[in-house]
Formats: sequence, C-alpha cells, structure tokens
Amino acid sequence: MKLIGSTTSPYVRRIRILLDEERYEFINLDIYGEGRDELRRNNPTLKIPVLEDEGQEIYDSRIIARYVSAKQGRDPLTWDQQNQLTMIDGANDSAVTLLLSEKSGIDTHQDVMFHKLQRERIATTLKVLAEMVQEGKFEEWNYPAICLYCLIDWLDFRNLEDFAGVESLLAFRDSHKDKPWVAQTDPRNS
Ligand SMILES: N[C@@H](CCC(=O)N[C@@H](CS)C(=O)NCC(=O)O)C(=O)O
Repeated sequence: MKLIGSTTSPYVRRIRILLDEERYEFINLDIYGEGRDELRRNNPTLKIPVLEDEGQEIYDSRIIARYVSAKQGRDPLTWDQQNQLTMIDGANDSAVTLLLSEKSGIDTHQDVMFHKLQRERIATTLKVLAEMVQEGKFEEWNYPAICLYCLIDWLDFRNLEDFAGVESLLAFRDSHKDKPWVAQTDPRNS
C-alpha cells in the first residue's frame, strides 16, 4: 500500500491516522513545488491524498477512508456521520481556498462575495460542530472524530481561525493531541 500526500495536508493526515499500524509507504510531496510532476502522474484532479493498493489507485480522502475502513472491517458510516464529514469537508475546503488565495497575494478580508461566502461557511459549520462536541457526538475516536481533529488542528496551525465562540473545538483537539498517531503526524514537526 502506498499513500501519496504531504505532511501538512489535513486530508492526508486523517488517512495517516486511520491507517494506524498498517504497513504502507508514505510519499511526502511538495504539490506546489518540486512534487507537482509526481502529482500530475498520479491524480488528474491534482489533489492529495491518493492511495495505491494492489494495482488500484483511489483519489479523495472520503473514498480512501471507505476503502481502508472496509479492509479493516470497520462498520460503514451512518448518515449522520456522513453529514458530519460533509460539514468538516465544507469548512476545510473553504479554509484551503482562503489559504490559497492569501498565498496568491489576494487579501481575503476585502468585502468580496466569494471570500465572504467561504468565511460564512466556515463559521456556520464550526458552530454546529462545536455544539455537537458539547453534546458528546464526537466522544468516540472514530473516522469523523479523526477528521474533526485534523481540521481544527490545521486551522490552528495555519492561524486561519480564532475559535471565538467555538472554544469546545479547541478543548476537543487538546483532549486527543497526545494519541500516538496524532502526535506523530503533527504538521508542526514536519
Ligand atoms: N476532497 C478532497 C480534498 C483534498 C484537498 O483539497 N487536498 C489539498 C491539500 S490540503 C490539495 O490537494 N489541494 C490542491 C489544490 O487545491 O490545488 C479529499 O478529501 O481528498
């Protein structure tokens, strides 16, 4: 099994944590620099993660997680868990968009519809996710909880969110930060 990704991507980190003790090769690419040709050879959507296993290539963390979970004999996600993932991915995709805009020299704090829509989505999803944490809906350390962890820790790592009013998300993050695969995949140590 081979996982193509980077040490900073929250989408890759969730798969690395899910893979846990599995034996696999990790290819760490700089997808905006010298690793881009390798990415072009492996995924026409030009995104990470990509998983390769027994001649099968799989794109997108959500599909990779389905593949890995099935191999590990885990139960499929419930519809409510799928909705949790959709909220986490909604916030994560919008935050990646804001980060790439900033890296492109665009001021994302201007009064521009596109950036306001991203910020609104991040705010609405984080609010609901914070309420779910308070209600105990992320108590079990399962795939949605891993994804939430990777999102919150990445927003903090990239200084993209001040977490005002959604402090329970930081408390959730802190309660899991010393777990073995979590600590080993901390993007700050890469
Ligand atoms: N839906 C995808 C999103 C993956 C994604 O956006 N990965 C980022 C890295 S954090 C990426 O490859 N971005 C490249 C780009 O947007 O050009 C998944 O869950 O795997």
